[in-house]
Amino acid sequence: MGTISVLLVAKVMPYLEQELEKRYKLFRGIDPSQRAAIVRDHSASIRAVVASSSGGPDAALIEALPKLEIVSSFSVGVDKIDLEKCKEKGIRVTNTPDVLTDEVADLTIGLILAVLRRICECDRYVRSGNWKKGDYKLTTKFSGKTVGILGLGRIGAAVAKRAEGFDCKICYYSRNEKPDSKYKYYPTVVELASNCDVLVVACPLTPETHHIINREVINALGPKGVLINIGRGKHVDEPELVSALLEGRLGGAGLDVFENEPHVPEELFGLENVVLLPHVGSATVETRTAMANLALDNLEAHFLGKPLLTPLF
Ligand code: 8YV
Repeated sequence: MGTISVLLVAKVMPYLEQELEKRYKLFRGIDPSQRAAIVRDHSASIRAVVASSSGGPDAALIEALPKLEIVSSFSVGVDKIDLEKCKEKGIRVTNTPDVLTDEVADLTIGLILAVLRRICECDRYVRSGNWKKGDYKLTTKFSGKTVGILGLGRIGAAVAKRAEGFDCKICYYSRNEKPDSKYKYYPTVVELASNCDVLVVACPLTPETHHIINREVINALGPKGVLINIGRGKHVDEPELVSALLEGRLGGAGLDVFENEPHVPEELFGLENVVLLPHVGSATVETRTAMANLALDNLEAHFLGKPLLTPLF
């Protein structure tokens, strides 16, 4: 395998990079100018691209790599990969589902509790010494609230299961009603937002779900509602979210993802009803290692002519 050329186009954990280096002829093309030079000199030999949620091959890169056979993504979301172009060219695509489901769902519950119970604000209150000056204000109960899930896939279902443990009522929106689900279905996102206290965005990013959280949905969620986004920043019309939070039209938000990462709208920095995380839904040693191993195993299976472990196609 040491002679197979692999192009890395996104930042990944050091363990994955080291393993790729050990097993393949690895080209690091994370920076666009580095990548252009690699493509210029080695396009005829690169047979695999490793992607992640922070970067994947676009149509131009796929066109520029005539020997490309497989894209292995170190992520469950594949929105950075031009899937249509891969299909057209017969290039296989794999991702890392399942191994990160629990982790992302756990963090989602953490974000909900952090926003409702103001955990980060409480921590700042203690550290600043303000506790000695007076009592802390009361917060909002989570148990028993209604949780709306946007996208009842693997992660959405795992969030729902956890929220049931808090005696929450669960409802959801997805493209189609799930006949086997016991949860209440709403046929539009606005209806879902009007009927829940906490709205969790857990669907894949596609052209149809881009800005699915718009002004109408935010207004439907309302001044007591909380938005939790553990999907992708581009699910949310961010300027609309910021103005709703500044104007008090939305009760709060817990955000792990942003439209233009790592840039976060600075207007949010002063808001105590908002919890901001740096895209860490899957970021534990255990889960990122499992994701890395799955990305590696998919590559190995492909080059050994074995069935892919988690193919998209
Ligand atoms: C990233 C994610 O993979 O899986 C996804 O789609 O967004 C994350 O788990 C992780 O941040 C590595 O880039």
